[in-house]
Amino acid sequence: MRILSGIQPTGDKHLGNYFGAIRRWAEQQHGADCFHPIVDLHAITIPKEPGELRESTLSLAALLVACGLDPAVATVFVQSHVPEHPRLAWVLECMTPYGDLRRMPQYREKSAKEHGFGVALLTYPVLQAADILLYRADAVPVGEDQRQHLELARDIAQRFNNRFGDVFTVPAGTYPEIGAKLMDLQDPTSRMSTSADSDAGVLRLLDPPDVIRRKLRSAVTDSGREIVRSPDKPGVTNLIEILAATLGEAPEAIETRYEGQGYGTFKADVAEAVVGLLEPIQRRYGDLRADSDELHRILTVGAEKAHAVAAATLARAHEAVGFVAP
Ligand code: AQP
Repeated sequence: MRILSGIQPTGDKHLGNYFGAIRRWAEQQHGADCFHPIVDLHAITIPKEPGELRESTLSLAALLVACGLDPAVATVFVQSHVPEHPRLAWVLECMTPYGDLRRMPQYREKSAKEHGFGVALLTYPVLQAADILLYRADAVPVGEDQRQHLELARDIAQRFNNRFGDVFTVPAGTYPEIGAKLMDLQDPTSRMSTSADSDAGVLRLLDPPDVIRRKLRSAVTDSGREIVRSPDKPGVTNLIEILAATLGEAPEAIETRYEGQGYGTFKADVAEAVVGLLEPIQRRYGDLRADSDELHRILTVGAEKAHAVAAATLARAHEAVGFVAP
């Protein structure tokens, strides 16, 4: 069983990234062959300041390890260190219909917000397909927002295999039962996102305890007093989901426990649970980030392991399309 799932070095990652992706990677690493790229090529689809990108890449490596990824077990690497990613993406772009990319919801959202954006904002889902297919990954643990991109990767793999023979594994997206899509605390109809316009609705993994408490205290709740999940109570539903995912309990158990209690107590309990979850992660992160040499060593070893697998798949794909071997 091989797993691949990446994460962008953009800003300070949040609790949605943790529940949707990182925590599951740490849980799965001992039962599968896992590859986790820090996808810096994806990060520059929206302009980034170079120093900030460098810092975000190293700090994200430290954060992944602090969250429980063991670099001696899982392969953690930087996408731009493995040149096979854009090389396979080019081949796949040549056979991906333009209309499929224009329909991607994330392209429609981002192109509406960005002015004068680069063409990669349209094509990056193909690079994402290359990220996955290079490792012949069976499973891709991601959050719900990635479902359409995963479907595209599956279509691309199937189309390629139908035309050129069995080169790629057709990957399956896997989504958590709880926490597949955490919502913004201030706008619970929008996904909690690293690049949100306002920080107030985003619970960052490195937020100090008092900031977590403040953000949860001012989280938007809904009319009424009941602590239940319901489509017309997106704020409370999201907080129930956060507490359930944090404690590893069923949302129904949370609803039962808080029957008849007010929002104040409930929000305070959510805050303490999240603070308790993040405290050991933040402690480990501090130590790891202070040792840049060790982070570079981890990423060098990761890139070597990733390169060995990626180069073999790229060679097969190149041969299949008819490129003459060098
Ligand atoms: N709100 C979320 N709930 C659950 N899972 C989520 N993921 C993202 N948001 C949520 C999952 O986290 C993994 C890494 O995603 P990312 O690096 O793209 O993070 P982001 O927060 O989506 O970052 P940005 O900067 O805001 O980027 P855009 O706007 O490009 O998405 C993925 O598995 C993702 O599903």
